[in-house]
Amino acid sequence: MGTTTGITNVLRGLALAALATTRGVVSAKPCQVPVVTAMLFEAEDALLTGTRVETSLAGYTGSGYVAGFDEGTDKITFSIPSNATKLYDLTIRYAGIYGEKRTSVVLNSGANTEVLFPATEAFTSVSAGQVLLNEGTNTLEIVNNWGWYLVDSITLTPAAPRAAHNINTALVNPAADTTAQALYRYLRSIYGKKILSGQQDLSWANYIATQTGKTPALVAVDLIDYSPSRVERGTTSTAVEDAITHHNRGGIVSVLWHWNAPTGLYDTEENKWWSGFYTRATDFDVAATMAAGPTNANYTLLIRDIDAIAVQLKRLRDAGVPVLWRPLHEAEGAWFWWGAKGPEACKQLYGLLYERLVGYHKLNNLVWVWNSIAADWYPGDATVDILSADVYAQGNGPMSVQYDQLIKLGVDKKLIAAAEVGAAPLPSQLQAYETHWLWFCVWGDTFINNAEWNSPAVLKEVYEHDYVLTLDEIQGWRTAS
Ligand SMILES: *[C@@H]1O[C@H](CO)[C@@H](O)[C@H](O)[C@H]1NC(C)=O
Ligand SMILES: *[C@@H]1O[C@H](CO)[C@@H](O)[C@H](O)[C@H]1NC(C)=O
Ligand SMILES: [Ca+2]
Repeated sequence: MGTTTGITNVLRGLALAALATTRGVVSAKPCQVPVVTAMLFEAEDALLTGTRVETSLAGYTGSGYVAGFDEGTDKITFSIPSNATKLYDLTIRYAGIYGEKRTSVVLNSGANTEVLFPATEAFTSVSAGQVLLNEGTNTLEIVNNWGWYLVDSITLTPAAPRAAHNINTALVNPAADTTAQALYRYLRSIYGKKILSGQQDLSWANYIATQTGKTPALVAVDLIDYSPSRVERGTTSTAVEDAITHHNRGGIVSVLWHWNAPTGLYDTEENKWWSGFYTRATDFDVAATMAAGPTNANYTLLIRDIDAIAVQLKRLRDAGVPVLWRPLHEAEGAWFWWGAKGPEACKQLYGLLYERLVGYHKLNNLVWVWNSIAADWYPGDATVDILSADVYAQGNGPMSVQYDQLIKLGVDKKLIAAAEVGAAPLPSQLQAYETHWLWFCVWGDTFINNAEWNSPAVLKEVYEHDYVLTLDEIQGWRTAS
């Protein structure tokens, strides 16, 4: 276990406000007393648990930086005073010299916010979303998570009120059918005002009804078992029937696809054929296939697979179901084969999907949902209607860091959804942070039914809250103007 230094930074933070002119964190209005606009806290002055102060990498501020994040409980604890309940933007100055990592930010022992630290050679600042400080002393912890990064300091700046959104009025597909248009019109009408409750899988949606008395507004289904490389090994699915069932009771449907690689499945003891959507379970090379083009046998298999999925999407269309369609999810994580070879191949595959489903199959009931945050993975405004992120962090927090990143990515012209979460966000937090996720969708087994992620009390609070729309409250959305 590591060392603990007991210097708290309460005084440090206040003193900084006084010294701040030399650090550039005070804005002086002419003929006025300087207004404190930011509070900076050096990591090396905070309470350290399992971590230590170092000075060997140049470029830090203060008297050093904190290193030694290598165990789950390793952390830095800042004590932060506040005169009022107030929302602040948080930035963390860090160095990612061991590559891309993730840290966790925990405010007042509450929700766990996951923050991505891109790889860097020097100290640099990254936005870590917002924190709602209480009046009095607050604790803000930076906890290991992946570990292996260096932390120099944090800065808290009073958050500006959220600017008005400027959401595109039309879907990207000019031939979008009336069902997709009605869905999009309805989604725009509630954005920023309410959040749609959502659940992965119809059976888990019905489980929520037994737990809370309310049914989710949105149900997501997975086309995984319609992937040809699974069907040929005997899989069957009721995902389409389940989606139609939810549609017929007035609900909204989202569809994702854990696309089992068309070929190249290892099918070993460790990596069975049914894991074939994971990078680790296949040597299918999406970059080589896209580069080889339409005459390549593997490219032909991609088309075969897309056409098989088109059959299912047409069944939804024929039943009058507009679909929030979220293919190639979590690509930037690289754990799925479609993201394994970097952004360019993935974007080409997304373009192929769009062209084949919209251009060739004339599937006009789709609303296109993109699911990565990083700008270099973004396929572009012309083929994306809604931006989304998958966030797995405990504590039922508002996920403001990811929301803000998506606002930037879409220049606030695209609706933004929490397409998969481990923990349903607390509506009071969503409102306080003004994180206007359009929907949240909790993953099924071991998340929705796991008190560490979603306690029965939290689920009840979420599903009974006025800010959260449930199935009974969205009836008639298809004809809403
Ligand atoms: C808190 O209030 C005190 C006393 O009014 C003031 O001196 C100080 O600048 C305030 N601090 C912040 C961070 O607003
Ligand atoms: C198709 O992909 C498989 C699996 O990665 C690979 O073994 C094979 O060489 C590829 N075929 C072509 C024609 O590129
Ligand atoms: Ca420092």
